[in-house]
Amino acid sequence: MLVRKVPGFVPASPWGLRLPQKFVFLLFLSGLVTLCFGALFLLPNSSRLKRLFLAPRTQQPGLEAVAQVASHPRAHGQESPPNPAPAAPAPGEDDPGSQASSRRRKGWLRRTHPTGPREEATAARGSGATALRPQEGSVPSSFDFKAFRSRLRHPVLGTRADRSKEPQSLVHTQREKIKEMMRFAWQSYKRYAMGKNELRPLTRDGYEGNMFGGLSGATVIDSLDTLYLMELKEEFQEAKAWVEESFHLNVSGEASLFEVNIRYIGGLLSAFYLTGEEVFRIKAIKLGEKLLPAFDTPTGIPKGVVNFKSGSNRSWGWAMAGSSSILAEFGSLHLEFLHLTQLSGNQVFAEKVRNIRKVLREIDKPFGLYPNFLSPVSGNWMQHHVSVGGLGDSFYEYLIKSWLMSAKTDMEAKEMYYEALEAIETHLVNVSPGGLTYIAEWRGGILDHKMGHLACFSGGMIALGAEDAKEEKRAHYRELAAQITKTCHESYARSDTKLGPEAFWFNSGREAVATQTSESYYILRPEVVESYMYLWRQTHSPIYREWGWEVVMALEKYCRTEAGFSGIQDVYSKVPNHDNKQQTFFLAETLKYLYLLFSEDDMLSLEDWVFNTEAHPLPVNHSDSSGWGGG
Ligand SMILES: *[C@@H]1O[C@H](CO)[C@@H](O)[C@H](O)[C@H]1NC(C)=O
Ligand SMILES: *[C@@H]1O[C@H](CO)[C@@H](O)[C@H](O)[C@H]1NC(C)=O
Ligand SMILES: CC(=O)N[C@H]1CO[C@H](CO)[C@@H](O)[C@@H]1O
Repeated sequence: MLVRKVPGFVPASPWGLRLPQKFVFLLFLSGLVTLCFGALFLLPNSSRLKRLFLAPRTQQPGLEAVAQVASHPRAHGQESPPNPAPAAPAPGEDDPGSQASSRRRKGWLRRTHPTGPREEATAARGSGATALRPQEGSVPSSFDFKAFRSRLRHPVLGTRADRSKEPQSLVHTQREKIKEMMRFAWQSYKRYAMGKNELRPLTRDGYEGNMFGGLSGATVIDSLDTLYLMELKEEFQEAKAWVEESFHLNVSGEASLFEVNIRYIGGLLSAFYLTGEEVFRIKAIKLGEKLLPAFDTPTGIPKGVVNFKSGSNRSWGWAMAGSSSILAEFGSLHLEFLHLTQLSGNQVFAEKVRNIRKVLREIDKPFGLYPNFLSPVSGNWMQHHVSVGGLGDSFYEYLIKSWLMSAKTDMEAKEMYYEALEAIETHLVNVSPGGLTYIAEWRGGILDHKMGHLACFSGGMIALGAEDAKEEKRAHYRELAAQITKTCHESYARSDTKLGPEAFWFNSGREAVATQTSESYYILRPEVVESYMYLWRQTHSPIYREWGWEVVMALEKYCRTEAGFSGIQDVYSKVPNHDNKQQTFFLAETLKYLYLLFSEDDMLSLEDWVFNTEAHPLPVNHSDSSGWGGG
């Protein structure tokens, strides 16, 4: 990471040094100055961690040739344009301007030295790892699935009352189209990459990535609930059979706590709540246990990386020289971990996330804002960079969703959410000269007038939270949500492909467009359609379905290949340069949110479900039984 190159930068705390006091003071001072300098100028543009694995700009050597021959039928039968796929310059290893997530991903890939001596014994000591040790294959449960289902306010897939009268309707046709896209994405994955983490549609093979500690089948787990929802029954059975027979947890690599939680645990939990199948519950809990060593820190704030073999933990090398945990990572565990406790009876999971909450509740927040980097050892913020996009995003999302998931009993989450939102509005929300509302990024008081694609989820979040805000704020938040969503739509509308770039700026005279080619890619991300879905449910303004349909058309035109969907390198070029990845979140999130956008509101009703940050639905904790009464 760049900060490391600054001469004199002292990542470790200088207090422990046995040196004359004066020197220690000087050292501290220089460290502080460097830190501030780093915070202001040197920190890379943020990019949500979740997307590290994606490697948007890593074309394999030789891929160009493959890309050239890969042509594919268009939705409406037109010829696919020639695909010259100019070799994307590999992000220079020492190029400070290269895209942040690439740099971070490389930091991860290129770490070759061992993290230090590890005793196998520490694994056993890993907090809670021994608290739950059932025999292989079973985890005791006192969870009453039938009673849970009877408490839901709506049938899971909705009443579909209008189904018979709408077969010819436009919305029905649109929904069927999205279902066809899901079937195609799944079948392509199954054909070329079954059991691998994701499909590479141009090379027609699978890719494991390096975020999951050796776990496989991320696309399978991420697809389960979407297949179920779309009633792709045969495909769902294929996915379930794979989980039963081939999803092994006896792996020994290094995994991202956050990624494994939101994708695997989230996906398994949803599959369980939708079907009641024990296999999903048991594997979710067993996987949850494997993550517990991450929490073995002085503050209980987990580190980002767990070693499944040794049970040791560490922080990302790029996170303030390996000293920090990331807000969006440790702040996006609450929903899943409460459910792990509910489904296992083991309190350890809930204790871990309650402790995180406590630390965050008590810590000083600059201007009420939550910076992105926190030391799991000292419990102090490591810099003052605030973002509703990468590195920060889903922490805020999980506050409001914790409140909703608790059936509006978790007052603490509610307060923290609205306080944070007020601070964000005061310090980060801006209106451009052209009248577009956006959320800037904050670096110790200095604003970057840019918004990442990732930050576009916030339109949906603010809409979702508007209803429970103070009376006098509700209309305002609804309007703010609509304005931000409109801005994100503009980032799509102003591109040649009608798909939005990774990041877009507001200080160049041209607004809501990327200013560098390194920010011009689109990797099948969901955040914009996610906001369309929430805004549709809140307003039923037809504009959101229109915008959603524009995305469907653009995906078909520019991202569909013969063997699956692929991201593209440049949304400003009508000649698609595919990145050869069908991201797992395309099936988990993008297609699911699109499908919901064209469905009735009572399909996965927001009264009954909250979506985790990978779009896996988790049930609201209704304690009374005034449900619709069926399963
Ligand atoms: C995990 O267990 C399965 C079945 O018992 C076995 O086939 C597989 O090779 C094991 N994997 C590892 C990494 O040990
Ligand atoms: C649901 O509420 C009950 C009772 O308050 C609580 O014990 C349980 O942990 C909650 N479950 C979740 C998933 O929050
Ligand atoms: C099991 C394990 O490796 N735990 C380590 C996690 O990180 C903390 C803080 O650095 C260490 O003290 C633990 O030993």
